[in-house]
Amino acid sequence: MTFSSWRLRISVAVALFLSSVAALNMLDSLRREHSLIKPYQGAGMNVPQWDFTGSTMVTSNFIRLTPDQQSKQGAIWNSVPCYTTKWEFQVQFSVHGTGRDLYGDGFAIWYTKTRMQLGPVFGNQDLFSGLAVFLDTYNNHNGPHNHEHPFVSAMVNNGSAVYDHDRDGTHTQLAGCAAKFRGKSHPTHIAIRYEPSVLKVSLDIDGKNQWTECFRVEGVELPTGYYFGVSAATGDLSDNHDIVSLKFYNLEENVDPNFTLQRSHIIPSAKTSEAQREHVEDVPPSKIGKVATSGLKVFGYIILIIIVCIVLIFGGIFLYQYSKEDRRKRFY
Ligand SMILES: [Ca+2]
Repeated sequence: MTFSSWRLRISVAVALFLSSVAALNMLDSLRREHSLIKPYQGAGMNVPQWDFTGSTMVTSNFIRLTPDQQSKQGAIWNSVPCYTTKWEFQVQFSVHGTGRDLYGDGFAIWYTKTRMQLGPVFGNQDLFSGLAVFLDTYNNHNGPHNHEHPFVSAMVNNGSAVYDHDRDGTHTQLAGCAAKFRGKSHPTHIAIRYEPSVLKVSLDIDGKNQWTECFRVEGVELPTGYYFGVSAATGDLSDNHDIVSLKFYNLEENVDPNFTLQRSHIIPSAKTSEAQREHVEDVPPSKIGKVATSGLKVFGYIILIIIVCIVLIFGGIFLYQYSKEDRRKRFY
């Protein structure tokens, strides 16, 4: 055996060893108190450390936040606040339904101050304080800042900003990416990784067991002591929004307790990476109709005027010819 083939074997072995060490480390850092893994139920019917609200239903293989029915809201919330400064939250989910072209609205993953409040933002309250990652399947906004759907985006709120559904949150989002995660037969995952002050969202939705970065933003400040939750909503359109697992990994190493304490007083904030833009009012569909009709009317008037002109011109010519002939006849 040549020296180079030995070298190749050794480097492959080292790489395998390192990747298995990394996998073991990740496994080692899994925290049960913020995770939800099968079998979900503990003794009796309750799910330890997790509370359920709205249309949420627990089965042995998934937790259904909403069924494929109109006007449903459901959520699950961790009852243990998170005091880790560096973490990764992985969600295995399945969004599917009978709708071929029309379905919605999507679901959201939360790290917020308050919990268990049903509301208009993917089944959770508006004016929240903390982080939201939206997996939006329905395109509410066909305006100039339209993007492809389904769409994954993040929003950080200090409790003062309103989520603008009509524009799919495009005015408050930090970053986002289009991702076709709906109706897949293979498992679909999202990973949210946070460390002061970087937020990174990755997806594994192609069935290749591989993470692909959706976005990474800097300047994101999130306090400790908030709660993890997942919520979903349906409106006129619907889908099954199922959660298969929630896995929380603690990525901290030798953290100074003072640092952790300081982080608990932080107010959520983010240096928006997407440039602020002017809030241009859309023309509501009813007005679009009116604009179209008035346009049509103007067009109609123009045609009418042209016809009248043609009639007058030809009529004039005819009358002129007729009177000329008439004069000739009289002359003879
Ligand atoms: Ca939407």
